[in-house]
Amino acid sequence: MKNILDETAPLWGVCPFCEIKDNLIDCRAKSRLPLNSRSVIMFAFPYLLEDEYYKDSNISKYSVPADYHPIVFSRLNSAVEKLRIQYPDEEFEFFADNSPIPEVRAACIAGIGTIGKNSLLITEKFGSFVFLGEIVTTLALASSGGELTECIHCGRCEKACPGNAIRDGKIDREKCLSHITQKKGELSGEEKKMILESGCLWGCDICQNVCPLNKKAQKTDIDEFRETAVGRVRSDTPIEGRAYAWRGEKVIRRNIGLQEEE
Ligand code: B12
Repeated sequence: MKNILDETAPLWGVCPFCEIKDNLIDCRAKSRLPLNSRSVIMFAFPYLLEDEYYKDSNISKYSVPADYHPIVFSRLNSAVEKLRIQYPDEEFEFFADNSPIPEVRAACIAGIGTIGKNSLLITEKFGSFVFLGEIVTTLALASSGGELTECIHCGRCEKACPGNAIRDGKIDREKCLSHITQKKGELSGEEKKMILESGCLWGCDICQNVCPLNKKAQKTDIDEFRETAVGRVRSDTPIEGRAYAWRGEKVIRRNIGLQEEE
């Protein structure tokens, strides 16, 4: 089993299902959770690229590669297919992002990293620049971590957040610039100003960029992220297969319009 998990992602660990069963996120994917789930195998997929990829960028780092969902799903699916052969009597289901699993919390309990005040999982090797994904199974596996652990509380993310969205390790979604860039509809004058001042038209990296635990974050070894990188979006940039496609064309085009109007 270790070989299969090692091939899937450079960091993984096990969180007992009972540790997160009271914190499940309500979503449609919840119905896919196996009955009698016992373990959650959490994976971290690093996505940080070399500086040159971000030099002229006007979007957040996570959205520079192609949409991570299919890339992560393909790795998780391949692991699940092998695990189903190895353990025919057990059930395995995979999820990422659109998941009932509170991924940051589960990854922390699995021992993959610590929880930052910015609410993100920070790993020792890749910092917080990782995507999370998981396999939920009926197989009983030993926990690889234990307690929830917290970052060093330097407060830099709180101070740097342009919307003052970070308070006591909780994010006020409505004030989070990442959320503002992704929400549908008309933006207020203040919201438009925040986007323009940040220079980032999709997502936000400010709370991660100022984090001292990200200073030595290693670059990804997942080539698909590098090969598909597009750092700058313009009005004629195709959106298919990109992170900014999921809210529909209007939202990213609205944000690009703000920069082009200047
Ligand atoms: C909704 C959502 C958002 C929303 C709201 C974010 C939020 N923090 O609430 C918005 C759109 C704003 C957002 C933005 C981003 N997101 Co987002 N998001 C999610 C999603 C789908 C659900 C989050 C959620 O509701 N969690 C559940 C509730 C229960 O969490 P919570 O109440 O906030 O509890 C947290 C803290 O209170 C803390 N906590 C709770 N109890 C305790 C106890 C102790 C002792 C401690 C220490 C901590 C602690 O831990 C919890 C986990 O963070 C997850 C995927 C998932 N299924 O988990 C991705 C996810 C968290 N997002 C991710 C990413 C990459 C981002 C962005 C960086 C993208 C970008 N560059 O713009 C930003 C970061 C903004 C930020 N600082 O959070 C990644 C994070 C990877 C990582 N390293 O942690 C995830 C895991 C998706 C993925 N599969 O990779 N996101």
